[in-house]
Amino acid sequence: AFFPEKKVTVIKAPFNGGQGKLGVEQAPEKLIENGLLDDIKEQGWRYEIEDPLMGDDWRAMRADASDVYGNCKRPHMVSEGAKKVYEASVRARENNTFPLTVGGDHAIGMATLLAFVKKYPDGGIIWVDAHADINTPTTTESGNLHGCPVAFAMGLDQEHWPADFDWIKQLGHFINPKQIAYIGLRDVDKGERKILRDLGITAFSMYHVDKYGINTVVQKAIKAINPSGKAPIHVSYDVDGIDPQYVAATGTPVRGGLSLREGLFIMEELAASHLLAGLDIVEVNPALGPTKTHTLDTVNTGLSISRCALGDTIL
Ligand code: 5AB
Ligand code: MN
Ligand code: MN
Ligand code: MN
Repeated sequence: AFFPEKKVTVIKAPFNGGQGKLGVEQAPEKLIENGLLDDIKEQGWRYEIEDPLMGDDWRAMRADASDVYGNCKRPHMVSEGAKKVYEASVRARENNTFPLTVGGDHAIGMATLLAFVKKYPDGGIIWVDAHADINTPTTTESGNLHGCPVAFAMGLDQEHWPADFDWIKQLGHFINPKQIAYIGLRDVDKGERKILRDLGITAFSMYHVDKYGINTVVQKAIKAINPSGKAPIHVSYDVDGIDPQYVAATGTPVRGGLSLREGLFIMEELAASHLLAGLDIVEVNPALGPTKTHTLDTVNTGLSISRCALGDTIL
């Protein structure tokens, strides 16, 4: 086991700069209000809380209309947010606690991935998402940087990065295309498809989930990113990987997603493998549920993902 002390660092990341919609920053508090910390305790883990974005004026940063670079929206804000989450995540890794990072939008995924590979250069990453989030500053059509975190963590298209992201270049490490696998894809942009193909990145779309079943897909994903069978695995879980019928309160829903059970099975299987070594839960947006029930369903899905990750077993 990677965490003999069974201690979680809950990293609150109420960040919304990677996309256009307000509300996603409320998710960490909503998840906590609905029992995130109690669940952790009940499952026999201790926890500490990190709040690395506290004290900065994100509202003002978001309102700064000059924060654009080419097509990229709010590069300065995203860089600042990611840097703080990266530092908190590195601290958690240094203390050998399990980093559970609660977004916020998925732009912060660049931070958690970079902190993970700093500690475990040969670790594996599973990215659960409807989207590949591997647009570069050149390929992004929306300009929303929550669609780009994997490209930043991989160091793709560095010549065209806004200078704000120089700190990432200076870290001296990136993730390697061989160490990541996707599950749940169903909305991938043209430029992203080319990157996935050119770099030979392992990706299981919903087509593959239907064709092989979720169990086989998870086994194949683990094998691809962790040939030794011993490397730790970090999961970056965008709740929009799960179908909008269970997760309506999210910014970029796409129909035809994972069932709730398929989505939870991924985490159950990784927990059972004892390889799971970190988790992000992102893109819950409590402001976007068409009804309160939808919002609560979405929040509860986030809580279930966390419980399954920490080893909840029915029997
Ligand atoms: B999310 C899109 N590919 O780049 C883009 O929710 C969507 O973190 C990105 O997966 C979705 O804007 C980002 C069209
Ligand atoms: Mn700047
Ligand atoms: Mn997504
Ligand atoms: Mn995402």
